[in-house]
Amino acid sequence: MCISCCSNWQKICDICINSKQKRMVSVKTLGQFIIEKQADFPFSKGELSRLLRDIGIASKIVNREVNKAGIADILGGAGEINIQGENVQKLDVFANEQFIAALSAGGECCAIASEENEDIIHIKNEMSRNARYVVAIDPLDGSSNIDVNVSIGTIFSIYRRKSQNGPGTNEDFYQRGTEQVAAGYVIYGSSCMLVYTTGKGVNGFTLDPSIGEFCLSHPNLQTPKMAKTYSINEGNYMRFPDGVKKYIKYCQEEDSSTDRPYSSRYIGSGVADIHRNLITGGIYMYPTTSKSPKGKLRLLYEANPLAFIIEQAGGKATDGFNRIMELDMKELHQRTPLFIGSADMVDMAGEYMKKHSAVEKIAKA
Ligand code: AHM
Ligand code: MG
Repeated sequence: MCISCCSNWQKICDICINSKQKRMVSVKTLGQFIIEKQADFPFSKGELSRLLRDIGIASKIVNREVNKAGIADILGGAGEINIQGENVQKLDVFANEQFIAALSAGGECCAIASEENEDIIHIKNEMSRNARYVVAIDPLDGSSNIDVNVSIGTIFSIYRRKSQNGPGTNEDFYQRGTEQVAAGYVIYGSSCMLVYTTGKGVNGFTLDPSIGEFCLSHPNLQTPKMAKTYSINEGNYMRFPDGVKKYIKYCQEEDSSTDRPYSSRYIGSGVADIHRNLITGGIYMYPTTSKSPKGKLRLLYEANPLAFIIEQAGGKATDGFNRIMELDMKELHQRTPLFIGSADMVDMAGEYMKKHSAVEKIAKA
């Protein structure tokens, strides 16, 4: 009997073989897509493509561990010895190690800046020392959601190095977001998705666990110019600048002509909130607070890559006043406020900031 449709006595019937073949033809894997795109640049040597491939490999390994997180009690919680006698690592430490290992083995980047490491990591092998790229990464974003089975993510950003040869330097990372060559994120959610841009639009790939491949599922993503969702940690309301307080009130007001009030959606994982808003439209804000006067998010491996993706999808990203990708990088782990999402909503929030918070900004400068 056919093991697929049960309607035929052959091992796999012709009907199933045909439909399987049709499905296979329509699937484009991340690897195929990257190779196709590389053909658009006849003089490229494929280094960037291989970097993206390395990131894809590491994220599949991280996804496998994230999927096991719910049975941590059976397998052993972080810091414990599991039943195989292995040390159980915290997921963010594990993710960091996986990305560093994959990028080191790939040999296409000379240094990595990670949220988990105070200083940049020099990749020592001979092949990497002279590689042309550096990678900035937040290996597991959404730390408060790691242990509770809620979506988390990885964010990455790729720059061409500034230094000539040898080990990478801090200066290689002190570039504006506009200099990014590629950026992306992986969301470990109800399914695992990798979304990236090389400055020619944004494409999303969903991991098909049955074949272990990221498959093109969201080609040429565009975010709506205007939407009805705002995402912010309103628990901090009393600590927000006046411009943000007033913009939140605007979002909550009743007004049929602008279809308000808007909906509030906040997961607390930047990747998950921004991914949702990328697809359905909306604004995500993490402004300064009186407790964190520089903001919370990091410019290099959170705000810049997310800004690159959102801009490529037709949206905007600012610090409330200035375009994120034009901010100067002065410190490796520099923080920034972030207003990101649908262009009209980010513009409107910016107007509120200028009107009500410009004075606070000058006072803090
Ligand atoms: P993390 O890198 O330590 O996870 O922090 C970044 C995260 C964002 O993903 C998220 O939107 C925000 O911090 C949540 O912060 P809060 O708990 O203050 O709302
Ligand atoms: Mg983070």
